[in-house]
Formats: sequence, structure tokens, C-alpha cells
Amino acid sequence: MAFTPRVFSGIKPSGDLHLGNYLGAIRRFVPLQETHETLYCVVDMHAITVWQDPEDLKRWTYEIAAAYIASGLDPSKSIIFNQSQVMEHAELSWIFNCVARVGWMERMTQFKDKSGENSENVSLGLFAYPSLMAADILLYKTTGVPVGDDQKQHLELTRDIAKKFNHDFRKQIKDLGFDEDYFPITETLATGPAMRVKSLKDGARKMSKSDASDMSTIYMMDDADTIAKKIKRATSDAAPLPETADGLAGRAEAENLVGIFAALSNRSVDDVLIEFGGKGWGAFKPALADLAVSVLAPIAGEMQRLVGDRGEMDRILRDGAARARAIAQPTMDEVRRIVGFIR
Ligand code: AQP
Repeated sequence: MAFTPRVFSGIKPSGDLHLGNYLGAIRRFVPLQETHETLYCVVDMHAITVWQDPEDLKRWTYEIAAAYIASGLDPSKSIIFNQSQVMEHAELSWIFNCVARVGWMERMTQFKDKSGENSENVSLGLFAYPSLMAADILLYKTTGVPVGDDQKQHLELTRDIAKKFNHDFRKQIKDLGFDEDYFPITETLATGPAMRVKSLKDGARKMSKSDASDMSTIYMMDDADTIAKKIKRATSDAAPLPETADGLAGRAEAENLVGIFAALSNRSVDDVLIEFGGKGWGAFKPALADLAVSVLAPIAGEMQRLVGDRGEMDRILRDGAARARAIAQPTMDEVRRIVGFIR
């Protein structure tokens, strides 16, 4: 059976959005709305796998939806919604909890990273997180997901769940009139080079919402002075910039800053180094700050406007949820029949 080319992705409202979320995720979502059916979700149910203050959760949910729209997602083309408004995510995730094996979850490196030494004491939801992610994706029979490297293992697990479901319920799926698989085997979508933005203070760590230091992270809603100050104080090294990308090897912080410049200006790293090779940080950092402000300031301005208009944001999220439900509900009706639930 041919599946409709459909894209799903989401961001957790677990902190203020940053440049990594923009370059690594949101910006890559935009062109896909021209070629695919697209669903972009604010995954609030994922966010609460670790403690979230309820007021912050709401604020960040609006902020992400606003960032999607301010960055170019069009609510009349893309379905923009928050996960908890479509309860079928939770229901399918429970069924997947009963399909997936504990050993599969135990192998997830992100769980090990996030739980650290404390794995007995984290929420059960954090452990089952990949099962909810599989439900997010498969509820819409998503064919492609634009994920970064950090999510590849979770996507692999989504495929394992789809394969096991398709296999375990082969007879019921056939009885329902499906010749082959019920769920697609979702692919990673290539959307150009995936930029991993690193902390401004440590080129070995990714820029993250939950970083304790504000100076490590450029937030999408930082003002121009704050962006300039953070870039000025970003960790760099004493050497001038090299002439080519090869010369960045072993210079993680330099590689990060040049990579950010290249991504923000849609140029290759080599091209950026043709301009800046041989120059010092005193020349490069102000140019990077100006560039970052020129890209982020208009988006931040539009985000401010949108988050200030709760009525409009609620309308967009409710409309998105209704359109998401229109796809999700027929799927869940079939899934219930496949597993043998009486309705
Ligand atoms: N530093 C980054 N560089 C590139 N892409 C990034 N993403 C996150 N950080 C970077 C991408 O943003 C999307 C949303 O991710 P998420 O909200 O589900 O959570 P995350 O990846 O765990 O992001 P954070 O910011 O690090 O959140 P916390 O601190 O709460 O865990 C994903 O597509 C991700 O690849």
C-alpha cells in the first residue's frame, strides 16, 4: 500500500527556544510544507517526563507555536498543534508500550544520558518516552521525519515498533482489508546538512534548553545586545581562523562558531573561511553577532507579537488539533479493532 508522503516533527516545551532548535529543527521544517503534508507539534506530553512548572509549560507551549509561525510555517498549510489536545497520542502510546520490549527501551542512550546515575528515580514516562514518540509518528502514518542525529536511535525504535505491530497483528490487518503493512516504516528525511549547534562555552556539549548557564545559549528571543554580548564572550582560542574547513579540526569552539556563521548565512564553511581565514576573533565575532541579529530579530519580533495574542494562538492550536484529530481518529478506530478492543 502506498502511504501519503507525510511529515511529523515536534519540539518539547521544556525551556526557551534557542539557536540550535532554530537551525537544527524549525528552519528545516519550513520547506517541507511545500512538498509534503506536514504536522508540527508542540510535544507537551514529552515535556512533563521531567518536572515542568505548569505556568512555564503553558508559556513555552505558546512560544514554540509562535516560533513555528514566525519562522515561516503557515498554519493553513502545516498542521500546528499541541500534543495533549489530541488524546489519541496517549492511547496509541499505551498500545505501543505493550508492543515494545523493556530491553529496547533500556538500550536508549538518551535515557541513559538524561537519567544519569539516577535511573531508579526518574519518571516512568521518561523511560517510556520513545514509545510515545513512536505513537506521535505512527498515529499519522508518517513517512518521513526530519530528525537530527540525536533522534536517530528513537526513530530506529519507531521502525521496530511498526514492524512488530505489523507482524504480530498480520492476520487482523489483512482481515481489515490491508494487503501489507498497517504502519509505514518511517524514514529519516534529508533536509540538507544537519547543523549541531554547540554550547558557546564548551564545544563538546550541544546547545540545550536545559543548560544551567544562560551565556552558553543564544535564545531565539534574546535582544540584539544580549546576542552580541554572548558571542563576544563565547569561548574561542588564540589562533586566527584557518583558510579552509580542514584547519578547524581539533578546534571545537572555533568549528562551532564558524559553523553557526555558515548555517545562518546559507554558505559553506569553506566559503565563510575564504572571507575570514587568517583574521582574528576580533573581526569574526562582531560579524557573527550582526548576522545572528539580522536573522533572529525579525523572528523574535513576530514571536513577541504572536505570544501577546493568546486568542489568536488558541485559535490556531485548536484548529490544528481538530485537523490532526481528523487524521488520528480513523487510525485509532482501526488500531482498536486490530488489537481486539470492543467498541
Ligand atoms: N544544539 C542543537 N543543535 C541542533 N539541533 C538541536 N535540537 C536541539 N538542540 C539542538 C533539535 O531541536 C529539536 C527539538 O528538540 P526537543 O525539544 O525535543 O529536545 P532536545 O533535542 O532535547 O532539545 P534541548 O534544547 O536540548 O532540550 P532539553 O534541554 O529540554 O533536553 C530536535 O529536532 C533536536 O534535534
